Amino acid sequence: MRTDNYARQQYNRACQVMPGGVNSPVRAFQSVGGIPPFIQCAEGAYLLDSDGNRYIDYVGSWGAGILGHAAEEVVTAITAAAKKGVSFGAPTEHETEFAELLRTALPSLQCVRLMSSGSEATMTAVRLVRGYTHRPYIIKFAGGYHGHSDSLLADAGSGVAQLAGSTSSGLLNETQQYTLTAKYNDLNSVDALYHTHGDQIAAIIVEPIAGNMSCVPPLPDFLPSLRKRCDQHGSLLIFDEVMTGFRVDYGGAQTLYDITPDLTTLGKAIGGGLPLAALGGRRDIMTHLAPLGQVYQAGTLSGNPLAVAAGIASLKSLASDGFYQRLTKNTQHLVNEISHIARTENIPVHCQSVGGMFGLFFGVSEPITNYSQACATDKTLFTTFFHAMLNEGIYFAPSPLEAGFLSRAHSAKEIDATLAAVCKIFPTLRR
Ligand code: HOZ
Repeated sequence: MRTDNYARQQYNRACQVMPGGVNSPVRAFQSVGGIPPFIQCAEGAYLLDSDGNRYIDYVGSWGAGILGHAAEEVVTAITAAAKKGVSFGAPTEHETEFAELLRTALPSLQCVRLMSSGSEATMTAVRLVRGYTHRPYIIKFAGGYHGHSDSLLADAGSGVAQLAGSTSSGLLNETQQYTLTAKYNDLNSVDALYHTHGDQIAAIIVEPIAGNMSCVPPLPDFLPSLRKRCDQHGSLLIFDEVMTGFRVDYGGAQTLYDITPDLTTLGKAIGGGLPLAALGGRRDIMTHLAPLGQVYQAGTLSGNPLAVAAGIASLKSLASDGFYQRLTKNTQHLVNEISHIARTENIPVHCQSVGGMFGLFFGVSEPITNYSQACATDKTLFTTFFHAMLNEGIYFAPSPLEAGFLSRAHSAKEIDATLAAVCKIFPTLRR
């Protein structure tokens, strides 16, 4: 049974100096209630909190921790880099090496700009496509979350869904009016936007596997059709692979589904847990970025030596033979068994996974293909499940709209322990 006496004290103290006691909203447990664990340390697949509770972690720093916590090669690389200086604000050879590794993994990245967060990468992608095409409109999908820049917060999933009216305040109509929203997995909704806005659409930005409305894979025709629409209308296709890059395949979702986007954003797993993100794609578009072009983007910590060292070490390990086959197999095994237990216990749960990411949808038995379906799932049942599992030492994402993640460190032992907890908890969920 989880104890949270010390976490309560820490949470109250944190709330005095930080909004909601956290530095990123979903961590505050608003969607499930209760006090978040305050993490002391983490190793492999496990988190240890300040009350001494140990958890098998399926959040994995929201996907960044694909090698497991405190992965030896990453810690060694960061330590060695730190001894040589932690930030220069000037070019290093390692940045080039890292960009080359990215290009080898994702050949569509002919040219790459490194940054510190996925939000920066997507924000820059939007500015770049507008600068390149001289068109104002962007199409995104309801429930798609592309970081927190103004024009991309429209109809966003993840923590935005917790806000009153599911929208952020502080956004000017002027920044919103050029963001058009379509329905994920629904080509007709995209066509309708092209019908009304025609040749004014600069780009479609899409999570090729939606990961901020839990985990929603694309229907077979969806991504190829987006590629086609962009080509027909002279728009650019941006794959936001901040979550899926190096998560579902070494080459991301674009390799898995064999689609070549014009631009790609990366983050999370590429930095092995350090703040590292990238925007890359066609050279003729990327050269519109300053200093070559007129589209401005900059960052003091961009290409930071510690982050790049962690990134290089991570990508080398992720390239090892069979990594994604094992990760995918383990993830499939976890969700297949959860589905099996759910059927046996007569609990309505539908599970979806791609590569090392997954989603559990409570109160439904059919596949979830879009945001409105994801929002209509049984949040109360999820919340009961979430807290019961936390008490059993299993840490799933504290929201029904967040995806779950496995890492290299999740072995049969951790998966079996998780399934044993599910076997114990599901019968208690019957109403
Ligand atoms: N953007 C993450 C959810 N999809 C949350 C990041 C965090 O809280 O660290």
